[in-house]
Amino acid sequence: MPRKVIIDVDTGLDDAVALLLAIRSSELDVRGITCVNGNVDLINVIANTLRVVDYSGKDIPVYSGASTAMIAEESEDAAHVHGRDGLGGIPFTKSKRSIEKEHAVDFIVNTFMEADEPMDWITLGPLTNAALAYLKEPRIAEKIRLLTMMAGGVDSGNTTPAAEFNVFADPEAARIILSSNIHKLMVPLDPLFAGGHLSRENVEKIINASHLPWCEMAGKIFSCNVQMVEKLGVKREIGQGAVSPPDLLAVAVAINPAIANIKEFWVEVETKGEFSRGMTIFDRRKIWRAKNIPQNKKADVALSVDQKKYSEMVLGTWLGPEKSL
Ligand SMILES: [Ca+2]
Repeated sequence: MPRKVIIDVDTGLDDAVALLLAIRSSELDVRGITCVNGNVDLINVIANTLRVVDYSGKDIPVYSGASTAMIAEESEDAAHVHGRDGLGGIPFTKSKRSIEKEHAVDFIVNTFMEADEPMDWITLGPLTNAALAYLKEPRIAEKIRLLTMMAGGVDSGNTTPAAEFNVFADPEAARIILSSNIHKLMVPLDPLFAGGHLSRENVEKIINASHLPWCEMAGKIFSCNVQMVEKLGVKREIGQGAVSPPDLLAVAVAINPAIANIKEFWVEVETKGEFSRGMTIFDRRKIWRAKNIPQNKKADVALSVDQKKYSEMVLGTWLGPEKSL
């Protein structure tokens, strides 16, 4: 039986491919997609998410959520990475779908509270909707089997040297969720450089399957990713022509955590700091001096990924198992 899941997104380029993996996966039953301000403004996030549902070939309801971070004047975007529209300016057909009337936060609370069995939750953007839902109804914690979130960085950030974008864009919200008693699995930036990429050969197979609408969209996004990196002129550790969308990896780890090397850490979020706002602090001390660390501050953290298993999952889901090898 596929696991029921709600996915929260701030749809830019990597959320789009991540959604296509989740929706096409036979392991997941996506009950709804909730939108949050993040990579780009909420209006574009919604428009992009509706487009992704079109290309997924399935019918999934989409909900509108928070339009700013919890501290509105501290809202951040990543339009310099994802383009003004959030999808790199790629001319995808505009969707004729519309969003649901219910607010994302109400949908999240109602769906979890009414579920017969604990459900999965995946967050791929800033944690604003998630924190608002938890504040509204903390009992959702008991109704969540596992929250997998693309968030943080053990070794470093990306938006700043200290902070990863999803946490940087709303550190107050991230702190609420990371301090909650929800069972958490973090997929930070680190595994992107430790197996969490698709090789040039993997990407070519997806581009060559453009008769499938989800591969058409993913192929265009990956080509855009590769061109952006080439334009920047940076040499990548993962090799030319390879891609490593963080949200795609987070969904893959949510589908099957066994593809990742996972370790438990005590995690804190820096909400102040002259240079470190939005930093996730993982307690890596060899000798723990702190005593009685509260259980709710702990999270499972994916540190590396088996590249072969990861790419086989993505290609197998999108192309069918026989074409993925
Ligand atoms: Ca995202």
